[in-house]
Amino acid sequence: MNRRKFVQNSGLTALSALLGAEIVFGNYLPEGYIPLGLQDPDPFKLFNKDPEMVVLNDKPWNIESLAHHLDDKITPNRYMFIRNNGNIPESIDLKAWTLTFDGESVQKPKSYTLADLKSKFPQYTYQLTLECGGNGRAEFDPPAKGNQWTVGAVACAEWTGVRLRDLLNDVGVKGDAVYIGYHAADTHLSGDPKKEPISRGMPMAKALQDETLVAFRMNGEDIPLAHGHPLRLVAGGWPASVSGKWLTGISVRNKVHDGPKMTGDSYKVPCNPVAPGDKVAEEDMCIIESMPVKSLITYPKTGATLPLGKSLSFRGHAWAGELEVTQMLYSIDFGSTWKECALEAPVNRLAWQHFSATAKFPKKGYYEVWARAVDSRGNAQPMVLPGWNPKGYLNNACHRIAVKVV
Ligand SMILES: Nc1nc2c(c(=O)[nH]1)N[C@H]1C(S)=C(S)[C@@H](COP(=O)(O)O)O[C@H]1N2
Ligand SMILES: [Mo]
Repeated sequence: MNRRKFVQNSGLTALSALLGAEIVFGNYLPEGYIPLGLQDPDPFKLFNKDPEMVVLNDKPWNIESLAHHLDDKITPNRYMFIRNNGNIPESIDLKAWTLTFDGESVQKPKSYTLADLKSKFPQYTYQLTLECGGNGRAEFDPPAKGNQWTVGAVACAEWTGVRLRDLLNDVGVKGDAVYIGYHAADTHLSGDPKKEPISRGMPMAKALQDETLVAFRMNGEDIPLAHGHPLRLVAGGWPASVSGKWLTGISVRNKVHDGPKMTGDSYKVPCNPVAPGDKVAEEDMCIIESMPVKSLITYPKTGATLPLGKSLSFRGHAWAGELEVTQMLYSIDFGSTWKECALEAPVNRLAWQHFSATAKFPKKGYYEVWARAVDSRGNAQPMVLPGWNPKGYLNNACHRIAVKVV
């Protein structure tokens, strides 16, 4: 994204939002003039992110958080990772914004304005865990191409919106509907206006869940620009690529949606395990649905030092896609023995769960604390790396922090 052009083309409301204050005489701004407060903004200022976050790519913007940024029970905007496939929409007209339902399996296409969505349907708020399918990619060997996410492409914010199910009922869906696909206002990196950067979707069963929202608020405020302002699909527990930002359309399909990043090997893993480095035929690749069981130690930071005789209280979050985490374990001896952590129930389905424990260390030296979550079907996180796959998805290895006892 050309930052200068982006700022130039943004409306007054967007500029005010970026500045964090109303531009009082904004109507008198000379055309093309960039307010001083926004000249050459760095991405952290532009997106209101903590400057300690890590930029993995600037065209498009991909920014990840560090484990300790994710310590809050509900992830605040300034610590939320950004994953973009194209350019952020450069001007957003709230009055003209519409969400259009179409596709083979709608009775008749129908459009809604933002005002329609907010006034005609009941609103719901859920905490929903969104994790990029490629989170943890950096660890795979042989390496996989793409953003080298370590652990920070995950967040659990509080989303408010209307149920996709209520909208689909209002539109009228035919009996042969199998999938929905989203369309959005971001633009392709090539600049070709006919190309969508990404248009993914989900089977009807996921689309019809209580928690699948067409959201307009995040953490009690308008959704921040980088996270999909003014409208976003949110489908917790599935690869976050299913949660379309800057949502303008939903196609109800009579077959698996075939938009960009639904086909080829995008967001797919081998249906059966393969050896590292193997080539896998397209028909042997399966679309990722529910994300695997995983956890993150968010306090303390890796590298903590502690005097001998003092115990270490640590904490974090655990999540398991569509399932619940039923047990949370930790090890200080590289996985040879495990002890139980205290584990909270989720606030609602698809929200991450909080864990904590206190570890004691027998003598001075170097230790690692490993955290391991187990889901309601008995699946546990692999200790070091899960099955290799060509695109480096679904690394749910145990998170580890280093601790020195001195
Ligand atoms: N329109 C649109 N929606 C999108 C994307 C995108 O590039 N464009 N990226 C997807 C991917 S791959 C992820 S992981 C999440 C990231 O959400 P976030 O940037 O709000 O954390 O948004 C998803 N929704
Ligand atoms: Mo993603």
